[in-house]
Amino acid sequence: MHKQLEYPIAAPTSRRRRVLDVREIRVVDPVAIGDVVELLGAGANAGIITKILPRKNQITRRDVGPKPLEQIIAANVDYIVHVVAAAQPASKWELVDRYLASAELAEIPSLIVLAKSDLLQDDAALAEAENFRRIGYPVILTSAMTGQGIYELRNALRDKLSVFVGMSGVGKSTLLNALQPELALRVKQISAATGKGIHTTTQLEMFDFDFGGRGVDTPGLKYLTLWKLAGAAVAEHFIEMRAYLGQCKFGADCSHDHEPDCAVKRAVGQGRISERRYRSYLHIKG
Ligand SMILES: Nc1nc2c(ncn2[C@@H]2O[C@H](COP(=O)(O)OP(=O)(O)OP(=O)(O)O)[C@@H](O)[C@H]2O)c(=O)[nH]1
Ligand SMILES: [Mg+2]
Ligand SMILES: [Zn+2]
Repeated sequence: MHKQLEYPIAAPTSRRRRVLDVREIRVVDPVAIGDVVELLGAGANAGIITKILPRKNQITRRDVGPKPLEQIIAANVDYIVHVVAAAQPASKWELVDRYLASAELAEIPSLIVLAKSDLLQDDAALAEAENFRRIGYPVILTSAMTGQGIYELRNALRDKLSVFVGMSGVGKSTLLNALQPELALRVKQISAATGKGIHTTTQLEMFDFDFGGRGVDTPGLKYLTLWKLAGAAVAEHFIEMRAYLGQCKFGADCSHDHEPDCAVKRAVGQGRISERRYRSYLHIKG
């Protein structure tokens, strides 16, 4: 079961057949990382899952393929850690906005990490970080090179189940290694076994933190998106827009796009909502 679950994200080009069987039940991964299950014991370290207990939340993505399926990445998540690099690769803030909105839809708290802070070159990334703080998201600046922010991040994640998301190469695995240096060994061992590069994550993996809590490393997930994240309701998932919803001339019918007398657009004009975030909203709304 576990191998089937890891597979679709792990190696989309692999030809192992069992995963195709999983597709037939329409939801990839009936059991996900973070699930609490009931087991029928079948000897040492073996058992049959008889029941998945109700989830308090779940992170899903669209699986690739002609018929997109819902894939559950993790369940019962306490924190989504949105990792964005100060540079290399260049910060993609619209992607962060998408992930944040998805997290709001799933009602999972978010934490933003501006990684590779040692590579900060201009104030643009800092200004974004400051805006995210202003609207209510915790933001931590980190550098695995200098150790900046690692202690703070450890404190924020203690005793929680945290899922690290973000583009490939932003430094998610490096951050996990910095949080708990002993992980480095395990990451290297697994990479050696699969023949993959040490610094590229190819599957979902959960680690226990010595300081309490657990972390899930993910490969750079381009398509992380909660089911049905589109339409004017997206405004509810931009937390700084919430205060203005209902104050538009057309009330709940306003899509905050072309309508006259729109409270959201007015707030953008007055600089109370960032224009960049507003543009992300328009893109996601579609
Ligand atoms: N300068 C600098 N480089 C870093 C830092 N953190 C990570 N890197 C480098 O960035 C590259 C990518 O880091 P990874 O940790 O593999 O990135 P990832 O997000 O796990 O990537 P995927 O597994 O492909 O999703 C590596 O070459 C790291 O050495 C940092 O704080 N500062
Ligand atoms: Mg990685
Ligand atoms: Zn409006």
